[in-house]
Amino acid sequence: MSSPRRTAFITGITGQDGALLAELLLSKGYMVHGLKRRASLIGNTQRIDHLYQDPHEDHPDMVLHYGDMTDATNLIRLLQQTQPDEIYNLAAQSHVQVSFETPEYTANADALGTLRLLEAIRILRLEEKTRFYQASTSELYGLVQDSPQKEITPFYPRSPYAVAKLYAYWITVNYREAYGLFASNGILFNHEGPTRGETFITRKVTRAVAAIMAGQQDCLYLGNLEAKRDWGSARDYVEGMWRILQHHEPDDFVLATGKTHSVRSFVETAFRRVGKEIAWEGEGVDEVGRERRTNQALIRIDKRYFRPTEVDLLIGDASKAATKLDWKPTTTFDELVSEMVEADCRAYGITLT
Ligand code: NDP
Ligand code: GDR
Repeated sequence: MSSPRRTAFITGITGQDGALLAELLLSKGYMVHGLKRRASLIGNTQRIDHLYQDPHEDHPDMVLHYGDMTDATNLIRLLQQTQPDEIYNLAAQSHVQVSFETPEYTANADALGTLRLLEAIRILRLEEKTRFYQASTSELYGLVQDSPQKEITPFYPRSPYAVAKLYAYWITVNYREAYGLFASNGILFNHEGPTRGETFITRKVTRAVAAIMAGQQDCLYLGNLEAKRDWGSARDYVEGMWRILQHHEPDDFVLATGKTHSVRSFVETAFRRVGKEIAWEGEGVDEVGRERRTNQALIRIDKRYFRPTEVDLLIGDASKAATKLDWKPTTTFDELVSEMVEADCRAYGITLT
């Protein structure tokens, strides 16, 4: 006898991870419900358009619902309608720098939004049926004292985003302990790919590489080059999210590669992929770009991209996930950078050899 089809509810389905997770769950035979925000243009579903099914078809595998993490009544109604076996809470104002500009909204969506979903599970008496995944983050570690960081490393958040995510982390733990919910945190280190949001550093750089190669951009403005991140591939990490909810008990897991690289090194690796050298403004090569050679790309530093408080070093230890979930990252740093550069170049009609 085949087991009944499982139903997942994904908040943040239009984001990088939500789209990749939807693809993964559909490939596993899930019925997928996704929360999408109303936008004035229809463009916010770009990452999932290839998965879209006409709702007029009989039994579509994926259905999108309008909603917002700041609207509790909407979330309760949608969970009542969809009765999910698994909820993946990926929706968030996820940009660290933007959170300094919109701290209250970030707290509302990222912290209270998580509480609203957990309360909806209780109100609807779904505690026995529904498993809950919370998209926690390596930003919780912030001002790092110990490294590599693992599940027992103390937190010290350094941005309104990270503080909001700290609340979401602990409210998830609290509802697990207080009400017996199957509620788990994935503490994920930075993960990227060709569909990464364009204003995060990796994609900003790989898009600029392509635009400079195509002769459509002259130079690239960046902030702090010395920050170090543990960058993995988003494809590997959504597989880890799913494994976290299939585990026999709810728990919290770090997902990371265990390797760290500076922003400067990411930039150098990306430009090296297309055979370009870098002229770092202010570092001797050419103060104003005048003496730049034709195969050099100019990088300028712009103070506006520096954060009031920075996270200097992140490097994760995912050995718990390796042991208990048999999860391991499969993509190296160089492979990730190449994949992103190649995809952005293709979008400009440039095929790299
Ligand atoms: P994205 O920024 O790409 O996607 C965020 C998603 O949340 C989008 O679908 C966005 O909708 C949605 N969203 C934002 N605000 C609201 C709201 N008020 N109501 C409903 N939906 C909302 O993020 P990622 O895919 O990169 O990350 C997914 C989650 O994982 C986030 O919670 C992030 O904080 C967390 N995380 C990410 C890491 C990473 O390296 N990528 C690492 C660790 C944690 P819209 O498309 O309409 O903007
Ligand atoms: P992060 O990602 O803050 O780690 O959060 P981001 O790519 O924005 O920054 C990484 C590092 O690069 C430095 N930096 C710049 N960053 C941006 N965005 N733009 C620049 O021009 C620039 N120049 C230098 C930053 O200062 C920082 O040190 C991401 C998000 O996905 C979060 O949602 C997630 O929780 C964490 O990763 C893990």
